[in-house]
Parts: sequence; C-alpha cells; structure tokens
Amino acid sequence: MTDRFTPTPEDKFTFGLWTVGWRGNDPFGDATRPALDPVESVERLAELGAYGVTFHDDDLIPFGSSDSEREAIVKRFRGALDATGLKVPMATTNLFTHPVFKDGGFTSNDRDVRRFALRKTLRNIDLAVELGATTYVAWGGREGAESGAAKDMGVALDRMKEAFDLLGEYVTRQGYDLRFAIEPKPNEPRGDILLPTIGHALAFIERLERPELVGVNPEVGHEQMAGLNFAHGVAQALWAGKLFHIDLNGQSGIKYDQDLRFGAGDLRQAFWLVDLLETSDYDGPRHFDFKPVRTDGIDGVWESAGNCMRNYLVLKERAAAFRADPAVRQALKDSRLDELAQATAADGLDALLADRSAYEEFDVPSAAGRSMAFERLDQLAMDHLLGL
Ligand code: XLS
Ligand code: MN
Ligand code: MN
Repeated sequence: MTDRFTPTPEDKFTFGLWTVGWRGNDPFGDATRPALDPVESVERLAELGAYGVTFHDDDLIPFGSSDSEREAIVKRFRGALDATGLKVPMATTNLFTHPVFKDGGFTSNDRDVRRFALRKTLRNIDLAVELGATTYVAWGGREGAESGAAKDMGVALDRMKEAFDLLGEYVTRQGYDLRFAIEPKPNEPRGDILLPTIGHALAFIERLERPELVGVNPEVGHEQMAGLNFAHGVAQALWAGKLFHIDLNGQSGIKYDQDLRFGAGDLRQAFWLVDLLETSDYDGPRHFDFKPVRTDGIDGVWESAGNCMRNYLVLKERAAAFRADPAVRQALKDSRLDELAQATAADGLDALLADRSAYEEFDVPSAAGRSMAFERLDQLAMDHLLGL
C-alpha cells in the first residue's frame, strides 16, 4: 500500500541491525526467529523506504572473527549499501553481551577489561568512519551495579570521563568528523546504570575535556522507565545543543524496557515528541530502536519496521495540523505562550527593583484569578491526535 504515509529516504528513518535482527530471545525464553543476514536487512529496509542502518560491531562482525573473516563481511555489507544506497549515519560498540563485560566496559573494576573495551571501541570507530558515520553512540548498559560497595560511583565516573576523553583525543588526532552520543538508561541489564537519565548525561558531558564532541542519544522508553517526560528531556537536550541522535520506540509506563514499535505505548508522549522534533532544528536521523514482538515471524518484523515509520509520519501530519489550526493559535495566545517567550526583566535588575507594579502594587488576587485556559488547548491537541 502506498499512500502519503509511505516513507522515503528524505524522511531520514534509520534502524539498528539489532532491531529487525532481534531473534526474540529474552531472560525467560529462547529465540523464536532464525538469524537474519545483515545484507537481507539492508535490502528489506531499503525497499521499505528507510534512509539508513546502524550497527554494533558484533551485529555485523561476530565477536572473535578473524581479520580475514572481518574483511569479507565488511566487503559484502558495503556491497549491499552501495547497491541499495542505504547510509550508515551511526555505529556503536557492544560492551554488554560477552561475559568479559559482566561488570562493564569503561567502568569495569578490572583494568584490563577497561583497556580491552576501549580498544574494541576504537577499532569499530575506524570502521564506522570508513562507512560514513558521523555519530558514535555509547550505551553503557553494563556500567553500573546491583549493590552498594561493589562500585565506587565517583571513581567509576572518573573512569567514564577518562574513556570519553581518550575517545575524543583519538578522533581529534585522526581528524575524524565524528561526534559521540551518550545513551542514558536507568536500569536493565544492570540493577542501576551509570548516567541513568538525559539530565545526568548532560551534566557529565560538561566535565569532559572536549565537551563539544559529546552529546546525547535519548531513547523514548528509557526515560519513561524512570517515570520521566521524554519530550521534556529531549527539549532540554535541544536547549543545551546536545541532541546528537535519538532512539525512537514505545513504552507503557515504568517497567522493563519494552522497546515497542514507535507509536505503541504512550501515544500522547509520542505526539508531543514528534511535534517537538519537527518544530526544532534537529535534522539528524529518526532512528528506531525497537524490538519486533517475539510472538511474530519474519512477516511481523518487516511489518513493524514499516509501522514505526508510518506512525511517525501520521503523527507528523497530525502535529503539523495542530500547529496550523487557527483555533490552536488562538488557544496558545489565550494560554499566554507568547508571554512566556518574552524576557522577564529585559530592562535589568535595577528596573525590576524600582518597578512598584512588580511587587508593592501588584494585584495578586487578580493574577491568581486568571485562567490559564490549558484545558481547551489540550483538548484541541487531543482532537488533532485522534484525527477529528
Ligand atoms: C538498550 C539500548 C541499546 C543501544 C545501543 O537498551 O537501547 O540498544 O541503543 O547499544
Ligand atoms: Mn530500549
Ligand atoms: Mn537504544
């Protein structure tokens, strides 16, 4: 079916090889689907209208492959990219699957594991750049702890900083056009993970040697697992100039990382997110990091990949209609959004202190009595979201 919600590469939709390639294995059950050849994923995603693919080193090149195996795999993969025109705007490192990373990569208590993790990352950075990536994601799923004394958090943050400073030094020395995007997550697989939210990551980045090289890659479900408002977190990342990449998916409340297809789970948060992204200056990939439900066969895999993109485009149309609606424009005025955009004291502190109308003569009861008229505004959003 081709309609106005059919994606094209201009929409910049990208998928991780590990998303469509997820075989359905979870902590309680084995895989329900056969392994997918990355080349097939590239071909199918291109047919569906995606812009690009992303990967962890081990998604493409199985851990422990020899140099010649690696070379052959990369050659074949590059052939598929050339044939389809699919891009690789981002890549990342798997520092969580192999048992060697059971206590983390960059912050494992074992120094030799930390050195191995850095070398594994640097090696994949070379490949990422070769394939054209300009963003390198770092999700530290094993960087954390289940118990108090097992990890000295301040010292672990020192080691985390050391890792990002070394990575920044490397790409600068190599002259690579590559920036890093830290992906926060509160828990799973570790009991508690370091840099658990967008806010923690933003504060951490400012302590680095080259903060300009590092931003965030927030994921819908990860912030919602912490009970946070995702669109608000993304808004703060944008405000800080740090939204380098984004992982789109769906989540229903505070529970395990559901990785539902985009649009499933909290639909209203998805609407506000698309509204925010589409009215911002973010022009990076719309990257889906979801898991096709394990109940389905390969048919469900490609269907859900298509549905991620479709749902985004539907919400994009709905959000644009909301913003263009004259009734919404009026409601925004009635709710005084234009007033929020004015500086509070553009004339400075002295003028504020001298202004009797600001305090001594301020009519508090009358100000307290003004309706903000948010209900009308929100129902208009609801009507647009529901397509009324
Ligand atoms: C896991 C993360 C992971 C990162 C990439 O929860 O979402 O898939 O996006 O390592
Ligand atoms: Mn997730
Ligand atoms: Mn992710």
